[in-house]
Amino acid sequence: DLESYDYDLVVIGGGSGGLAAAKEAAALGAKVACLDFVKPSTQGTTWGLGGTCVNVGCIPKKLMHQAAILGHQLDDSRKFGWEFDDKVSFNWETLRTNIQDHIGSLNWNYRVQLRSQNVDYVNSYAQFIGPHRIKATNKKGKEQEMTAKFFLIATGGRPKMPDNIEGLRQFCISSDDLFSLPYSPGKTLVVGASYVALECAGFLAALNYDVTISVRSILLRGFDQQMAENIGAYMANHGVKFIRPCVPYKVERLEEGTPGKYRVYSKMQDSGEEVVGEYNTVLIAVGRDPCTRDLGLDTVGVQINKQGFIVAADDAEQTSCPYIHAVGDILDGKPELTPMAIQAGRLLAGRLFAGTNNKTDYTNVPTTVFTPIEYGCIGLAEEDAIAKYGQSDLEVYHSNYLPLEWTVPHKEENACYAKLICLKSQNLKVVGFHVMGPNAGEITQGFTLALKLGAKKADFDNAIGIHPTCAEIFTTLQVTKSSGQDASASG
Ligand code: FAD
Ligand code: NA7
Repeated sequence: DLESYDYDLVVIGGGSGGLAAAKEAAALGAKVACLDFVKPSTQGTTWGLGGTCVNVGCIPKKLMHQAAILGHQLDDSRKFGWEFDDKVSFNWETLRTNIQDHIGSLNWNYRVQLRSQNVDYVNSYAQFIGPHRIKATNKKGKEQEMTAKFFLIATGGRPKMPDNIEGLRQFCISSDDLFSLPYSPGKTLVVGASYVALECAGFLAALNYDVTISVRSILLRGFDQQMAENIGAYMANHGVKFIRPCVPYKVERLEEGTPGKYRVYSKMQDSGEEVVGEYNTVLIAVGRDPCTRDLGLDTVGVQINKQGFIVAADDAEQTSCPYIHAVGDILDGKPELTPMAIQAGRLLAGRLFAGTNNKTDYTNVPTTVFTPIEYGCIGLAEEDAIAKYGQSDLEVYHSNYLPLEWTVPHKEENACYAKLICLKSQNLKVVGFHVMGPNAGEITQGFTLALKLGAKKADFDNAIGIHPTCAEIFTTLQVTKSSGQDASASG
């Protein structure tokens, strides 16, 4: 093949997956360009290089979660002897500014890394215009064409902003706006019950805002529903109001300002009753749309499904066009998580430019919902395990537990919970791990290795606990759900 291209690899999207692939490919000697361009949110918010995770996802979210936890711990600390003025106040501007400063330094580091690793970074929007060819348009509308032997699409997703709710696109914000919101949000309505909705509602409530969540049907679709309801109950116990089952249909502005004031009209889905509420901020978190519709994918024959996700043609992230691959949130049916996108991007670069054959393993991927009480899981939700293996093949071990550090401040005895879903036909191999409690993310990460190695219930029993910790509960689980015995911490 005598054809020559400008690049070996052009990466479209400078987020988790794209940056990982671009850097790895360049390290392996490939000539690489990475294009990243952020279209403004409905409220005009934009950000720098790094994609969703860094700018409007994991990073600011976890830092706001930390602010929430510190707030809860301030209360606890009085019981541990700390004395300070009764009046404690919270300053949104301080939190936002310090988080945005950190993000700014990350944006800068990514640019430096790309330059030092010889990846050409282009701050332009990419569209396919022919075989092996894209057009890149920058902020000023200036166009540039590029060719490459291979392409990687890693364009991620953006919040859905449904236009069938009157006033929504004009007056409501999304997670794309919240973390850099220039003003304190005030009384907030969160619409949706995805993990993004619950996490944002959770930290806002812990920061002392008046928070209501409008839920259309269930909480956390796709997650274990017992755990999802436990999280909801904990949040309701800690000041979050739920309206459910409810869908808004109109938002109108009562007062301009920062924040302004809005009236939201909704309908209860069961009774048909009309619900009207007034809020300073309305945050929409009803899922995310993959950024694939404006990429010119039909000109190169990359197929997408009805929701816009790219359906991989094989187990190696190839699309229906052989020289175009895709990783990250735009892939159909894959976990939408940063480490997933990074792993897929890195391994893909190795296969393309180092002749390796390592494929990304999408099974037993751990995740954590960072609500004020964290929920971590690996493997199957209980209902999915039942659907896959049948109830009769399952033994579920479970227990509430009380963290030692919760005893002195007299917090809830039975809020924390641990559950292992095991297969009877495979020596009680663990196919589902679920934990709700402080630091569940850290606990879940550690046990991921066990599930990856095919751990059985006996392996958990043989592991010696670390006393006194929360995670040690997994080394002593004895009560089965099928026994009907009391699993409460006090029981
Ligand atoms: P992205 O990181 O979204 O990057 C895509 C980039 O491509 C963006 O910069 C986009 O602007 C750019 N782009 C799009 N189209 C074009 C184009 N045509 N030309 C040029 N550039 C383009 N994951 C976790 O693992 N843990 C968490 O705690 C977590 N929390 C989250 C919290 C929130 C609020 C959200 C929204 C997400 C969270 N996620 C979390 C998910 C995580 O952010 C994503 O899974 C991850 O960022 C996906 O990476 P990606 O490479 O697929 O896309
Ligand atoms: P999800 O997790 O499917 O969340 C969408 C949520 O928004 C869900 O609670 C929906 O309720 C709700 N929703 C959707 N449309 C509306 C409208 N019009 N009005 C009110 N509520 C609505 O989507 P994500 O994209 O956030 O999650 C993607 C991945 O992250 C997924 O793989 C998860 O496992 C984790 P519903 O339950 O449909 O009634």
